Amino acid sequence: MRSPTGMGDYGATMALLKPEARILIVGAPTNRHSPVSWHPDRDDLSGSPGARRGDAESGCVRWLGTAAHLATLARLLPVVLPLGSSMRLPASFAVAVVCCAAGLHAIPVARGDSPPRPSGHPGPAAAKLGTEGATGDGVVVLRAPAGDQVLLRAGVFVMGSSDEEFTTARTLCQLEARQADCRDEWFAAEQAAHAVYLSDYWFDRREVTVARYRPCVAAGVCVAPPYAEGAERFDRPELPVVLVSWNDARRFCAWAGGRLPTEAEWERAARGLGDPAKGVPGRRFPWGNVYNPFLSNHGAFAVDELDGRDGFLELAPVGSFPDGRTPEGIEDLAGNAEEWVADWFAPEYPRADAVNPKGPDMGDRRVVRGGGYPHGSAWLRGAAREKEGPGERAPWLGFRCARDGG
Ligand SMILES: [Ca+2]
Ligand SMILES: [Ca+2]
Repeated sequence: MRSPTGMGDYGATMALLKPEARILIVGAPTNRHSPVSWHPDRDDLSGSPGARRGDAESGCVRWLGTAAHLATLARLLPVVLPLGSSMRLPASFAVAVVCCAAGLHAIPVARGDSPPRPSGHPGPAAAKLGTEGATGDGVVVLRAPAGDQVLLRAGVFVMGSSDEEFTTARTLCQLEARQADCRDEWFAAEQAAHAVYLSDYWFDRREVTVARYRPCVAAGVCVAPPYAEGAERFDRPELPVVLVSWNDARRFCAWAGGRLPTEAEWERAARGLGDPAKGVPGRRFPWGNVYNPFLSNHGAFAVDELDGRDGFLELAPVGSFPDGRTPEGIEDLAGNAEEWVADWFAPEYPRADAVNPKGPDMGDRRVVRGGGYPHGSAWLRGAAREKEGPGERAPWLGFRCARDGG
């Protein structure tokens, strides 16, 4: 898996190109402080030597250049292509480079009715490349792939639980088999609802997978999880990596160019903004307010915690529940692997409103969020809070990463 600033399959494609090959790059700068800036009136991409011309369209940058220019540009320009956008590419171009959150991804331009599709890459490089009409001149449409991370814009959201949400948590617990064991105090730490301002941040679309974690171990940076190599239960590329401590998770995210999300960032991703003016929290689950047992890999609050009715008794490949995504396309926030976040756990939220809160300065347990495959519906809510000692390793405990935006 590439790092957020990695080149994806760009390098492999570049190796096949002649220096004079014509290339089109499409994307929109996401960083105003980028060393490359766009000047539409100058019809030029400042900072990219040799750029021929470009045009600005709907806030996007389009740039034409040669392979040599691309090599320079790729090192300089952090860009993102808006999700779902497309472009028409004349037949004279050998390659298009789609710029997205996780880096630059070179895609050979297809000819004819049966264009090749990029293969072997999950996420951004798995771009949809298809023909649009029988144009005869090889015009293709590139559809922007979804990045590995989602940019969540700065704003105020309502964090924590209202009285209504607290009541719902209790009710959901009491609908489970071990209803007599439910305790109100399990949900008390969610209270009370309060306004939180968050700056722009990038948030992983998926839980960190075994495949993505492996290179960090191979690099001698990350600790290998304590399971046997090839173990069917854990060691499959598409599964979330688990049996990782908080420090393991923190170390991986730093290696990948990011950090663990704060608790507030995680909750805003799962619940949305809510209505800060009225103090009303956002949605209850990543997909909406109503629990649906088929939208996540969950368990049960029962003697046997495993529940295979969603298709999985234990871990599921990440992204197995597309209908359980958030509106931004963030997957598996409810269930599958429970997720470490950066903060120390405090048994209650600060009373004051907050700006980019990072939790207590000290503690003995770290917050974990979203519930995992052994957990029942009450623990899958976006507001639910749990905690573990930072050295804990559990078969259902994984993580995802974030990084600062802007
Ligand atoms: Ca399950
Ligand atoms: Ca999860």
